[in-house]
Amino acid sequence: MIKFLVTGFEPFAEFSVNPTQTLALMAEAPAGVQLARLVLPVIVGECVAQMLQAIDAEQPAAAISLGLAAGRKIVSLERLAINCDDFERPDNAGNTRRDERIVPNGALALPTTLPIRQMEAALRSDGIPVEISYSAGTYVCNHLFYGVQSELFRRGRPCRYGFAHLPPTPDMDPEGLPLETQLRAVKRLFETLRDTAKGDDWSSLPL
Ligand code: PCA
Repeated sequence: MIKFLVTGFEPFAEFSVNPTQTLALMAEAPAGVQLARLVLPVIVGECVAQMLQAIDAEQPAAAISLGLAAGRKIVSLERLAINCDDFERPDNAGNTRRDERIVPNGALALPTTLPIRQMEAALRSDGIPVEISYSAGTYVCNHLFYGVQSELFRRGRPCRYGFAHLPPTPDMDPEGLPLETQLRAVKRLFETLRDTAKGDDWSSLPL
């Protein structure tokens, strides 16, 4: 058994549900995988703290955070986290951020350490619409991705980590992606992690 961690976010802004909450709680663990699950608050700082606490408690070999990208139609595997908070709306605790560093003096950008090319191929071969994305935005999702990755890099990368944005479901947007498909996508991501983890040097992924 290999242990992974999956996280989703609580609802935020005008959305009364966040499909990534359901995905984190309901996605099926592939054979040979134990999945730890966590739903994070859409709150700066707090989401990073809760995620790092879960990584310490669960010690997963890898973790994937999921977030809703309301304007996107397909699964987005995020390549980069950037060191910038610039919110177009307050977070769930009313915090605002404008043109701020997440980690003062931190690198401008940090890469995912997930095998996103293999993940892209796995989803595509299943007929699931997917892209590699070069921007996780400048709101709480990117904040979580950067904040956690920065700490993991500081610690010498004890686990692989990255972020995937998921589109809305059809009840939220007629052009959305059905929850069934999204559940399949998340399972495929963890299958890919399981299959690439074998005998892999986890610290030497290309960008
Ligand atoms: N999506 C938001 C924050 C929480 C979520 O699910 C984002 O993309 O930043």
